[in-house]
Amino acid sequence: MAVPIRVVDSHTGGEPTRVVIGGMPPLEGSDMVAAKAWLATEYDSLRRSVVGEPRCSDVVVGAYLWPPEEGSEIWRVVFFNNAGYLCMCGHGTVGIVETLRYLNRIDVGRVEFATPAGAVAAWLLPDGQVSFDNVPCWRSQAAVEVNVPSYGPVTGDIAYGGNWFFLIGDSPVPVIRANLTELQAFTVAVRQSLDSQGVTGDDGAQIDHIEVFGSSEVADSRNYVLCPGLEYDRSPCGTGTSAKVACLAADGKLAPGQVWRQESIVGSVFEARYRIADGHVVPTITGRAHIVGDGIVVVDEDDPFKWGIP
Ligand code: PYC
Repeated sequence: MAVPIRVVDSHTGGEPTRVVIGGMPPLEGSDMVAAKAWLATEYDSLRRSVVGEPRCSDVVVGAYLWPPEEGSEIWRVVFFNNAGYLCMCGHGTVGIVETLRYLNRIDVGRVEFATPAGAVAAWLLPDGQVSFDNVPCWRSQAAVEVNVPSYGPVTGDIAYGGNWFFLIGDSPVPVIRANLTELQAFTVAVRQSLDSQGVTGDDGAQIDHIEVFGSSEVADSRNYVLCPGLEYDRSPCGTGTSAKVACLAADGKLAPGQVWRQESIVGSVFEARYRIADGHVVPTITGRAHIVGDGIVVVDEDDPFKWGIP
């Protein structure tokens, strides 16, 4: 017997999102943090099947989407990828809003989400773009030096943008598309060095995203973002752009309301601005997603790789 899993695929600035809208279990857990833990414990095979090979690819971020409970208007979402689960995903939020528009579940205006990182409000804009107010973000530490084998000392900021980031302004590898292989090697080495040298986010949180910046001809900066599963973000990364904005705000280089344009390594751009609430930076990110597929993921009981390639 085959278990059908209904998905809608989109990309946001080149970065794919697979939204799962049917075929997953009813949501359990007292909040979205508990729901994420429950999925990891009870349903990790489903994650591997939906985004892993042979049905999908390491590049894709998945999103389980549950409709609002009766009496509520808040959609519930848990993001996941080839390596595990994400507390928040910016390009994925834009992809979900575009998916809901495609399914005729929303119109132009506001839509609310509960994520493991907290509440996120988004807006489908009349021109098809999507803006969202991210969770509160902050820079935790500035100018942290790590010793990276083959590269020497590397300095970066540690910031929270819905996920934990190490942000490197001065990259030994220029941030251009021709350098994708070298950028991956460098950022993987940085990530391993952070782990081995015990450099973490607040409360020992693992830093699982590495973000490197270079100059851009079309925006304020271009980035390369290494994601937890060692793939790079094709979009400018919503949580990574949020972490960047938190650093700029901490340095006094970006005022509330001022626009920051972040280009990705493939040339797509997010616009960001922020306000201050309760002492934290609350970024608003704007981007655009496009639907690329609508279908059923089939898990055939006889398939030896029904839960992905281990
Ligand atoms: O857009 O926040 C983001 C994101 C995280 C990982 C991939 N994309």
